[in-house]
Amino acid sequence: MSFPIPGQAAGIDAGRLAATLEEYAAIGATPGGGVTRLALSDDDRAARDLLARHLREVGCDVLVDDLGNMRGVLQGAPGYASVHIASHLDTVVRGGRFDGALGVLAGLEILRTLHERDIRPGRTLELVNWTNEEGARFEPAMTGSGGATGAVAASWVQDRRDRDGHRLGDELARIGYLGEQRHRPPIGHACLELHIEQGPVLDDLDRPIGIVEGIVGITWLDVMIAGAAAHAGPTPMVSRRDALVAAAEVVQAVREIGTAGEPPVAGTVGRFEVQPGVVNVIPGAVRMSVDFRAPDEETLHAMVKTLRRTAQEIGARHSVDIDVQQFWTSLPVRFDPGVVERLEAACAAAGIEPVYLWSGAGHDARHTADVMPTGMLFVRSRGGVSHCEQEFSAMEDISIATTVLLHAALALASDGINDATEEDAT
Ligand code: HGY
Ligand code: MN
Ligand code: MN
Repeated sequence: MSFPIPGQAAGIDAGRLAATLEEYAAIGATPGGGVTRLALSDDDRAARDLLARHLREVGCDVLVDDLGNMRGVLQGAPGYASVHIASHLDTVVRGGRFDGALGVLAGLEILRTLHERDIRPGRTLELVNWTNEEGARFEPAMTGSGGATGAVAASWVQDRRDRDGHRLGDELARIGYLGEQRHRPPIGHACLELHIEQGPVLDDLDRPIGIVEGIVGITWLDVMIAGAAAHAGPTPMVSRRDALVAAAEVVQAVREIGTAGEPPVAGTVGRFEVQPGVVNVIPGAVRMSVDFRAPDEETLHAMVKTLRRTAQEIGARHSVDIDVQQFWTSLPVRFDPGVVERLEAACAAAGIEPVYLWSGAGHDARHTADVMPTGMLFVRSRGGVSHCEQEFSAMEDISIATTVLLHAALALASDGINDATEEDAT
Protein backbone atom coordinates (compact mmCIF):
# COMPACT_ATOMS: atom_id res chain seq x y z
CA MET A 1 0.00 0.00 0.00
CA SER A 2 1.84 3.15 -1.13
CA PHE A 3 1.35 6.46 0.64
CA PRO A 4 1.77 9.55 -1.49
CA ILE A 5 4.27 12.16 -0.44
CA PRO A 6 2.13 15.27 0.20
CA GLY A 7 2.68 17.98 -2.36
CA GLN A 8 3.11 15.39 -5.12
CA ALA A 9 -0.60 14.66 -5.12
CA ALA A 10 -2.17 14.59 -8.52
CA GLY A 11 -4.13 17.67 -9.61
CA ILE A 12 -7.89 17.74 -9.35
CA ASP A 13 -10.14 17.85 -12.42
CA ALA A 14 -11.72 21.32 -12.27
CA GLY A 15 -13.99 20.60 -15.24
CA ARG A 16 -15.42 17.56 -13.53
CA LEU A 17 -15.92 19.52 -10.28
CA ALA A 18 -17.71 22.30 -12.18
CA ALA A 19 -20.02 19.76 -13.82
CA THR A 20 -20.71 18.13 -10.46
CA LEU A 21 -21.57 21.48 -8.87
CA GLU A 22 -24.05 22.01 -11.73
CA GLU A 23 -25.45 18.49 -11.27
CA TYR A 24 -26.22 19.06 -7.58
CA ALA A 25 -27.41 22.65 -8.11
CA ALA A 26 -30.13 21.23 -10.37
CA ILE A 27 -31.63 19.48 -7.33
CA GLY A 28 -33.91 22.12 -5.83
CA ALA A 29 -33.01 24.68 -8.51
CA THR A 30 -34.97 27.96 -8.30
CA PRO A 31 -35.97 30.13 -11.30
CA GLY A 32 -33.49 32.83 -10.24
CA GLY A 33 -30.49 30.50 -10.52
CA GLY A 34 -30.29 29.56 -6.87
CA VAL A 35 -31.23 26.48 -4.86
CA THR A 36 -33.88 25.67 -2.29
CA ARG A 37 -32.95 22.26 -0.83
CA LEU A 38 -34.30 22.33 2.72
CA ALA A 39 -33.08 19.72 5.19
CA LEU A 40 -34.87 16.36 4.84
CA SER A 41 -37.01 17.56 1.94
CA ASP A 42 -37.47 15.36 -1.13
CA ASP A 43 -34.77 17.44 -2.82
CA ASP A 44 -32.40 16.79 0.09
CA ARG A 45 -33.13 13.08 -0.28
CA ALA A 46 -32.34 13.26 -4.01
CA ALA A 47 -29.02 14.98 -3.35
CA ARG A 48 -28.18 12.46 -0.63
CA ASP A 49 -29.00 9.54 -2.93
CA LEU A 50 -26.77 11.02 -5.65
CA LEU A 51 -23.92 11.55 -3.19
CA ALA A 52 -24.24 7.97 -1.93
CA ARG A 53 -23.96 6.69 -5.51
CA HIS A 54 -20.98 8.93 -6.24
CA LEU A 55 -19.24 7.81 -3.06
CA ARG A 56 -19.69 4.12 -3.87
CA GLU A 57 -18.30 4.74 -7.37
CA VAL A 58 -14.98 5.75 -5.80
CA GLY A 59 -14.76 2.80 -3.46
CA CYS A 60 -16.20 4.37 -0.31
CA ASP A 61 -18.40 2.63 2.20
CA VAL A 62 -21.46 4.82 2.84
CA LEU A 63 -22.71 5.01 6.43
CA VAL A 64 -25.66 7.01 7.85
CA ASP A 65 -26.08 7.77 11.55
CA ASP A 66 -29.17 8.32 13.75
CA LEU A 67 -29.23 12.03 12.81
CA GLY A 68 -28.99 11.38 9.09
CA ASN A 69 -25.35 12.47 8.90
CA MET A 70 -23.78 10.73 5.89
CA ARG A 71 -20.21 9.41 5.72
CA GLY A 72 -18.22 8.21 2.71
CA VAL A 73 -15.34 6.17 4.16
CA LEU A 74 -12.23 5.55 2.01
CA GLN A 75 -10.35 2.97 3.99
CA GLY A 76 -6.69 3.77 4.72
CA ALA A 77 -4.14 2.18 7.03
CA PRO A 78 -6.02 0.27 9.75
CA GLY A 79 -5.76 1.41 13.35
CA TYR A 80 -5.22 5.13 12.68
CA ALA A 81 -7.72 7.92 13.40
CA SER A 82 -9.30 9.17 10.18
CA VAL A 83 -9.13 12.55 8.45
CA HIS A 84 -12.51 14.15 7.74
CA ILE A 85 -13.55 16.48 4.94
CA ALA A 86 -16.98 17.75 5.91
CA SER A 87 -19.76 20.20 5.09
CA HIS A 88 -23.47 20.19 4.20
CA LEU A 89 -25.86 19.80 1.25
CA ASP A 90 -28.93 21.48 2.75
CA THR A 91 -29.64 25.13 1.86
CA VAL A 92 -31.74 28.07 3.00
CA VAL A 93 -34.79 29.15 0.94
CA ARG A 94 -33.68 30.54 -2.44
CA GLY A 95 -30.07 30.17 -1.35
CA GLY A 96 -26.99 29.73 -3.48
CA ARG A 97 -25.47 26.68 -5.16
CA PHE A 98 -22.13 26.87 -3.31
CA ASP A 99 -22.99 27.26 0.40
CA GLY A 100 -22.19 23.84 1.88
CA ALA A 101 -22.35 21.96 -1.41
CA LEU A 102 -18.91 23.25 -2.38
CA GLY A 103 -17.30 21.67 0.67
CA VAL A 104 -18.97 18.32 0.09
CA LEU A 105 -18.34 18.25 -3.67
CA ALA A 106 -14.75 19.45 -3.39
CA GLY A 107 -14.28 16.50 -1.04
CA LEU A 108 -15.91 14.22 -3.63
CA GLU A 109 -13.53 15.59 -6.30
CA ILE A 110 -10.59 14.74 -4.05
CA LEU A 111 -11.88 11.17 -3.61
CA ARG A 112 -12.40 10.88 -7.38
CA THR A 113 -8.85 12.14 -8.01
CA LEU A 114 -7.37 9.65 -5.57
CA HIS A 115 -9.49 6.84 -7.01
CA GLU A 116 -8.57 7.40 -10.66
CA ARG A 117 -4.86 7.79 -9.81
CA ASP A 118 -5.02 4.83 -7.42
CA ILE A 119 -3.53 6.98 -4.67
CA ARG A 120 -4.34 5.40 -1.32
CA PRO A 121 -4.51 7.87 1.59
CA GLY A 122 -2.33 7.08 4.57
CA ARG A 123 -5.10 7.36 7.11
CA THR A 124 -8.73 6.64 6.32
CA LEU A 125 -10.43 9.61 4.63
CA GLU A 126 -14.05 10.37 5.51
CA LEU A 127 -16.31 12.66 3.49
CA VAL A 128 -19.14 13.87 5.77
CA ASN A 129 -22.46 15.45 4.74
CA TRP A 130 -23.95 16.92 7.93
CA THR A 131 -27.72 17.02 8.40
CA ASN A 132 -29.49 20.39 8.77
CA GLU A 133 -26.55 22.79 8.91
CA GLU A 134 -28.73 25.74 7.93
CA GLY A 135 -31.53 25.48 10.48
CA ALA A 136 -33.80 27.01 7.84
CA ARG A 137 -36.54 24.39 8.14
CA PHE A 138 -35.72 22.85 11.51
CA GLU A 139 -34.37 25.47 13.89
CA PRO A 140 -31.69 25.90 15.13
CA ALA A 141 -28.69 25.52 12.80
CA MET A 142 -25.94 22.89 12.79
CA THR A 143 -28.02 20.26 14.58
CA GLY A 144 -26.60 17.24 12.70
CA SER A 145 -23.03 18.05 13.69
CA GLY A 146 -24.15 19.37 17.08
CA GLY A 147 -25.91 16.10 17.91
CA ALA A 148 -23.08 13.92 16.63
CA THR A 149 -20.42 15.79 18.65
CA GLY A 150 -22.47 16.00 21.85
CA ALA A 151 -23.09 19.76 21.79
CA VAL A 152 -26.83 18.97 21.93
CA ALA A 153 -28.71 15.76 22.76
CA ALA A 154 -29.57 13.63 19.73
CA SER A 155 -33.10 13.14 21.09
CA TRP A 156 -33.55 16.94 21.24
CA VAL A 157 -32.42 17.17 17.62
CA GLN A 158 -34.76 14.39 16.50
CA ASP A 159 -37.68 16.15 18.26
CA ARG A 160 -37.19 19.48 16.47
CA ARG A 161 -40.24 20.44 14.43
CA ASP A 162 -40.64 22.57 11.30
CA ARG A 163 -43.36 25.21 10.95
CA ASP A 164 -45.79 22.60 9.64
CA GLY A 165 -45.22 20.46 12.73
CA HIS A 166 -43.17 17.76 11.01
CA ARG A 167 -40.71 16.14 13.46
CA LEU A 168 -37.09 15.93 12.31
CA GLY A 169 -36.72 12.27 13.32
CA ASP A 170 -39.89 11.32 11.42
CA GLU A 171 -38.67 13.16 8.32
CA LEU A 172 -35.37 11.28 8.50
CA ALA A 173 -37.33 8.02 8.46
CA ARG A 174 -39.60 9.28 5.65
CA ILE A 175 -36.67 9.98 3.31
CA GLY A 176 -34.87 6.79 4.31
CA TYR A 177 -31.95 8.42 6.18
CA LEU A 178 -32.63 7.44 9.78
CA GLY A 179 -29.45 5.45 10.39
CA GLU A 180 -27.74 4.10 13.49
CA GLN A 181 -25.97 5.86 16.32
CA ARG A 182 -22.98 3.53 15.93
CA HIS A 183 -22.44 5.06 12.47
CA ARG A 184 -21.87 8.59 13.77
CA PRO A 185 -18.64 10.12 12.43
CA PRO A 186 -15.82 9.06 14.81
CA ILE A 187 -13.48 11.47 16.56
CA GLY A 188 -10.86 11.80 13.84
CA HIS A 189 -7.23 12.82 13.61
CA ALA A 190 -8.39 16.10 12.01
CA CYS A 191 -11.31 17.69 10.22
CA LEU A 192 -11.22 20.13 7.27
CA GLU A 193 -14.08 22.21 5.88
CA LEU A 194 -13.90 24.15 2.62
CA HIS A 195 -16.63 26.80 2.38
CA ILE A 196 -17.45 30.00 0.51
CA GLU A 197 -16.65 33.08 2.60
CA GLN A 198 -20.16 34.54 2.29
CA GLY A 199 -18.72 37.96 3.12
CA PRO A 200 -16.71 40.70 1.33
CA VAL A 201 -13.17 40.32 2.77
CA LEU A 202 -11.55 38.17 0.05
CA ASP A 203 -13.39 39.98 -2.75
CA ASP A 204 -12.33 43.40 -1.40
CA LEU A 205 -8.70 42.17 -1.19
CA ASP A 206 -8.99 40.48 -4.60
CA ARG A 207 -7.68 37.20 -3.17
CA PRO A 208 -8.96 33.71 -4.12
CA ILE A 209 -8.79 31.89 -0.78
CA GLY A 210 -8.40 32.53 2.93
CA ILE A 211 -7.46 30.52 6.00
CA VAL A 212 -10.15 30.83 8.66
CA GLU A 213 -8.87 31.69 12.14
CA GLY A 214 -12.16 30.96 13.86
CA ILE A 215 -15.94 31.44 13.94
CA VAL A 216 -17.80 34.20 15.75
CA GLY A 217 -20.36 33.55 18.47
CA ILE A 218 -24.01 33.24 17.42
CA THR A 219 -27.21 33.27 19.43
CA TRP A 220 -30.81 32.88 18.20
CA LEU A 221 -33.87 34.16 20.06
CA ASP A 222 -37.63 33.93 19.58
CA VAL A 223 -39.59 37.10 20.44
CA MET A 224 -43.35 36.69 21.00
CA ILE A 225 -45.47 39.87 21.29
CA ALA A 226 -49.03 39.57 22.59
CA GLY A 227 -51.37 42.56 22.16
CA ALA A 228 -55.08 42.60 21.45
CA ALA A 229 -56.70 41.92 18.10
CA ALA A 230 -59.52 44.40 17.46
CA HIS A 231 -61.48 46.08 14.68
CA ALA A 232 -59.32 48.42 12.55
CA GLY A 233 -62.22 50.86 12.23
CA PRO A 234 -64.05 51.75 15.42
CA THR A 235 -61.14 51.04 17.82
CA PRO A 236 -59.69 54.40 18.91
CA MET A 237 -55.96 54.79 18.16
CA VAL A 238 -55.22 55.73 21.77
CA SER A 239 -56.68 52.54 23.23
CA ARG A 240 -55.09 50.00 20.90
CA ARG A 241 -52.72 47.24 22.02
CA ASP A 242 -51.17 46.83 18.58
CA ALA A 243 -48.60 43.99 18.57
CA LEU A 244 -47.23 45.02 15.18
CA VAL A 245 -46.44 48.61 16.17
CA ALA A 246 -44.52 47.27 19.17
CA ALA A 247 -42.81 44.69 16.93
CA ALA A 248 -41.65 47.42 14.57
CA GLU A 249 -39.86 49.09 17.48
CA VAL A 250 -38.29 45.75 18.49
CA VAL A 251 -36.98 45.29 14.92
CA GLN A 252 -35.45 48.77 15.04
CA ALA A 253 -33.90 47.96 18.43
CA VAL A 254 -32.27 44.79 17.04
CA ARG A 255 -30.77 46.85 14.22
CA GLU A 256 -29.45 49.47 16.66
CA ILE A 257 -27.90 46.79 18.88
CA GLY A 258 -26.25 45.25 15.82
CA THR A 259 -24.87 48.52 14.52
CA ALA A 260 -23.70 49.69 17.96
CA GLY A 261 -20.72 47.33 17.64
CA GLU A 262 -17.98 46.99 15.00
CA PRO A 263 -18.21 44.10 12.49
CA PRO A 264 -18.51 41.12 12.93
CA VAL A 265 -21.07 42.30 15.53
CA ALA A 266 -24.49 42.00 13.82
CA GLY A 267 -28.20 41.80 14.60
CA THR A 268 -30.89 40.48 12.25
CA VAL A 269 -34.61 39.80 12.31
CA GLY A 270 -35.10 37.17 9.61
CA ARG A 271 -38.42 35.46 10.41
CA PHE A 272 -41.52 37.58 11.13
CA GLU A 273 -45.14 36.41 11.51
CA VAL A 274 -48.19 38.66 12.11
CA GLN A 275 -51.48 37.27 13.46
CA PRO A 276 -54.17 37.28 12.22
CA GLY A 277 -52.60 39.10 9.25
CA VAL A 278 -55.88 40.53 7.95
CA VAL A 279 -56.30 44.02 6.52
CA ASN A 280 -59.02 45.21 8.89
CA VAL A 281 -57.83 43.59 12.12
CA ILE A 282 -55.37 45.25 14.50
CA PRO A 283 -52.56 42.67 14.90
CA GLY A 284 -53.00 40.81 18.15
CA ALA A 285 -49.76 38.82 18.02
CA VAL A 286 -46.36 38.92 16.36
CA ARG A 287 -43.60 36.31 16.48
CA MET A 288 -40.11 37.09 15.18
CA SER A 289 -36.60 35.63 15.26
CA VAL A 290 -33.48 37.47 16.35
CA ASP A 291 -29.96 36.46 15.25
CA PHE A 292 -27.07 38.11 17.10
CA ARG A 293 -23.38 37.61 16.20
CA ALA A 294 -20.28 38.77 18.08
CA PRO A 295 -16.57 37.84 18.31
CA ASP A 296 -16.76 37.09 22.03
CA GLU A 297 -19.23 35.66 24.56
CA GLU A 298 -19.36 38.82 26.68
CA THR A 299 -20.52 40.99 23.77
CA LEU A 300 -23.11 38.37 22.77
CA HIS A 301 -24.39 38.33 26.36
CA ALA A 302 -24.56 42.14 26.51
CA MET A 303 -26.55 42.29 23.25
CA VAL A 304 -29.16 39.90 24.61
CA LYS A 305 -29.36 41.86 27.87
CA THR A 306 -29.94 45.12 25.97
CA LEU A 307 -32.66 43.49 23.88
CA ARG A 308 -34.47 42.15 26.95
CA ARG A 309 -34.39 45.58 28.63
CA THR A 310 -35.52 47.44 25.50
CA ALA A 311 -38.31 44.92 24.86
CA GLN A 312 -39.65 45.52 28.35
CA GLU A 313 -39.72 49.30 27.77
CA ILE A 314 -41.47 48.84 24.41
CA GLY A 315 -44.01 46.47 25.96
CA ALA A 316 -44.89 48.97 28.67
CA ARG A 317 -45.21 51.79 26.13
CA HIS A 318 -47.66 49.84 23.97
CA SER A 319 -49.40 47.83 26.73
CA VAL A 320 -48.37 44.54 25.12
CA ASP A 321 -46.58 41.53 26.59
CA ILE A 322 -43.19 40.74 25.05
CA ASP A 323 -41.58 37.36 25.76
CA VAL A 324 -37.92 36.90 24.70
CA GLN A 325 -36.76 33.27 24.54
CA GLN A 326 -33.06 32.58 23.80
CA PHE A 327 -33.05 29.06 22.32
CA TRP A 328 -29.67 28.44 20.71
CA THR A 329 -26.11 29.66 21.22
CA SER A 330 -22.89 28.72 19.46
CA LEU A 331 -19.91 30.19 21.30
CA PRO A 332 -16.94 31.64 19.37
CA VAL A 333 -14.18 29.17 18.48
CA ARG A 334 -10.56 29.56 17.29
CA PHE A 335 -9.39 26.77 14.95
CA ASP A 336 -6.55 24.39 15.72
CA PRO A 337 -3.10 25.97 15.11
CA GLY A 338 -1.73 22.64 13.88
CA VAL A 339 -4.41 22.34 11.21
CA VAL A 340 -3.95 26.01 10.29
CA GLU A 341 -0.26 25.21 9.76
CA ARG A 342 -1.16 22.32 7.40
CA LEU A 343 -3.38 24.66 5.44
CA GLU A 344 -0.52 27.21 5.30
CA ALA A 345 1.88 24.53 4.03
CA ALA A 346 -0.68 23.42 1.43
CA CYS A 347 -1.10 27.03 0.29
CA ALA A 348 2.66 27.36 0.00
CA ALA A 349 2.84 24.11 -2.02
CA ALA A 350 0.22 25.55 -4.35
CA GLY A 351 2.09 28.87 -4.55
CA ILE A 352 -0.69 30.79 -2.82
CA GLU A 353 -0.19 33.55 -0.25
CA PRO A 354 -3.24 33.10 2.06
CA VAL A 355 -5.34 35.75 3.77
CA TYR A 356 -6.40 35.10 7.39
CA LEU A 357 -9.94 35.94 8.44
CA TRP A 358 -12.72 35.11 10.89
CA SER A 359 -16.06 33.64 9.87
CA GLY A 360 -19.21 35.69 10.52
CA ALA A 361 -21.23 32.66 9.42
CA GLY A 362 -21.70 29.53 11.49
CA HIS A 363 -20.40 26.21 10.17
CA ASP A 364 -20.41 22.56 11.25
CA ALA A 365 -16.68 23.00 11.83
CA ARG A 366 -17.74 24.87 14.98
CA HIS A 367 -18.86 21.57 16.47
CA THR A 368 -16.11 19.32 15.11
CA ALA A 369 -13.62 21.78 16.66
CA ASP A 370 -14.95 20.68 20.06
CA VAL A 371 -13.88 17.06 19.51
CA MET A 372 -10.95 17.04 17.06
CA PRO A 373 -8.37 19.41 15.53
CA THR A 374 -10.33 21.35 12.90
CA GLY A 375 -9.62 24.00 10.28
CA MET A 376 -11.44 25.83 7.49
CA LEU A 377 -10.54 27.23 4.12
CA PHE A 378 -12.62 30.01 2.49
CA VAL A 379 -13.20 30.65 -1.20
CA ARG A 380 -13.91 34.20 -2.41
CA SER A 381 -17.61 35.09 -2.72
CA ARG A 382 -18.21 37.50 -5.59
CA GLY A 383 -19.62 40.71 -4.11
CA GLY A 384 -19.48 39.09 -0.69
CA VAL A 385 -23.06 37.85 -1.02
CA SER A 386 -24.57 34.52 0.05
CA HIS A 387 -27.89 33.04 1.23
CA CYS A 388 -29.32 34.45 -2.00
CA GLU A 389 -29.58 33.35 -5.64
CA GLN A 390 -26.75 35.73 -6.63
CA GLU A 391 -24.22 33.69 -4.58
CA PHE A 392 -21.21 33.00 -6.85
CA SER A 393 -17.62 31.75 -6.66
CA ALA A 394 -15.38 31.41 -9.72
CA MET A 395 -14.10 27.99 -10.76
CA GLU A 396 -10.57 29.39 -10.86
CA ASP A 397 -10.77 30.15 -7.13
CA ILE A 398 -12.59 26.89 -6.40
CA SER A 399 -9.91 24.94 -8.24
CA ILE A 400 -7.14 26.57 -6.19
CA ALA A 401 -9.02 25.94 -2.95
CA THR A 402 -9.73 22.29 -3.80
CA THR A 403 -6.09 21.69 -4.65
CA VAL A 404 -5.03 23.22 -1.32
CA LEU A 405 -7.64 21.10 0.45
CA LEU A 406 -6.26 17.99 -1.29
CA HIS A 407 -2.69 18.77 -0.22
CA ALA A 408 -3.72 19.50 3.37
CA ALA A 409 -5.89 16.39 3.61
CA LEU A 410 -3.15 14.10 2.30
CA ALA A 411 -0.57 15.70 4.56
CA LEU A 412 -2.79 15.10 7.58
CA ALA A 413 -3.58 11.59 6.31
CA SER A 414 0.16 10.83 6.24
CA ASP A 415 0.68 11.93 9.85
CA GLY A 416 2.46 9.21 11.82
CA ILE A 417 1.83 6.56 9.22
CA ASN A 418 5.49 5.83 8.54
CA ASP A 419 6.60 6.37 12.16
CA ALA A 420 7.31 3.34 14.29
CA THR A 421 5.06 4.65 17.07
CA GLU A 422 1.56 5.91 16.42
CA GLU A 423 0.25 8.06 19.25
CA ASP A 424 -3.35 7.94 18.23
CA ALA A 425 -3.71 4.53 16.75
CA THR A 426 -7.29 3.55 17.46
O1 HGY B 1 -26.43 30.87 10.15
C1 HGY B 1 -25.32 30.65 9.66
O2 HGY B 1 -24.39 31.41 9.84
C2 HGY B 1 -25.11 29.42 8.80
O3 HGY B 1 -25.24 29.79 7.45
N1 HGY B 1 -26.03 28.37 9.13
MN1 MN C 1 -22.90 26.75 4.99
MN1 MN D 1 -25.59 28.90 5.04
